[in-house]
Amino acid sequence: MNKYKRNKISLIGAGQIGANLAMMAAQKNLGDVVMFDVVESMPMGKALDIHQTTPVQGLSSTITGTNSYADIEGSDLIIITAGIPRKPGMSRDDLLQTNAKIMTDVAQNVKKYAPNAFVIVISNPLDAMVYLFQKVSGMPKQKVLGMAGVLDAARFRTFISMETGVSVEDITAFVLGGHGDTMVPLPRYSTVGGIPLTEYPGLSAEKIDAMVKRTAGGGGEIVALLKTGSAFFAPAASAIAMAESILFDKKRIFPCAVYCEGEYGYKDMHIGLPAMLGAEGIEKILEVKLTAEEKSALDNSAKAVEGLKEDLKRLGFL
Ligand code: A3D
Repeated sequence: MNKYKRNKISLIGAGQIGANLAMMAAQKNLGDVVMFDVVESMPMGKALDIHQTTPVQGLSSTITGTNSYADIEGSDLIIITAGIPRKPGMSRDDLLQTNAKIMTDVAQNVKKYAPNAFVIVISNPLDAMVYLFQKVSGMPKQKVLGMAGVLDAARFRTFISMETGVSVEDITAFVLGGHGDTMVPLPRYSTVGGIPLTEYPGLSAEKIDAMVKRTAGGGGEIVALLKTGSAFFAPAASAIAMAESILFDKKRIFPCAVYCEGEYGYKDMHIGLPAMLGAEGIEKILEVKLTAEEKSALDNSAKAVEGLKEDLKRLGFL
């Protein structure tokens, strides 16, 4: 096989995030992009529009749209955003049931047409959806991961930059746990110019606490402002950073929803932990020391994720 062959990246779901993923994947030269959606002809329209930006942007990727799973055949990497958002009057169970049905169908088709692909799941509820995808597809655990922590950390970094005036480039942030309001942003392991946030001159514990809370509610803040739909630019950029680390074997450390086999005391579940992403997918999961308070916050988050898993069992998906 020609090792210089372009990667094939398939996007399952061509909605708000899907369209941005296609544009960013092309801009980052990740490879050729296939956009799949169940809505008739819509992915073809978006793909053609994005493809027509490539001559102007000086890019060589092709972008194609499809309503047929056969077109994802042989993909190197798949990013899944298929799902529906919660609608007014819809219960949590209704939403879980609908998205779990969609994810089961997606997993069966990805397994059929692209069993060797790396898979990044974005659909919500994230930790439950990535777990379900892995169980239904049976694809290797180190090649199936969920995007949430990169976005949550990006939000935390943005708020720290807004507060300190320091460029986001010199800010790192560490976020653990499930995606949702139980997530655990860790100021002790977040830095500004290499200085732990908790030691940064002039930054009070109250200000740090406010940024931690704003990070945990970061998705809701954007939903409230947009009034329809949820965030899509930063979620797309976050998944693209993960894809880049895998496809270019960058070995970057990102918080990702990974399958646990005893890490931090958790078993048989996906939860956000720091992981090294490279050519093998999840190459390492880092276990860092946590204070009793931090561990108890992470346990609380794990309990919420475990609850979703139980719901999937109760509804007959597992
Ligand atoms: P949206 O613009 O609604 O796109 C979802 C797409 O999925 C639509 O085009 C649907 O037609 C499509 N779809 C529905 N059913 C299927 C199916 N069976 N097969 C293939 N495609 C299907 O949503 P979006 O792009 O804004 O968000 C996508 C998902 O990401 C949602 O579940 C969001 O809740 C989630 N999300 C997660 C994060 C995280 O950080 C984890 C952040 C933001 C959004």
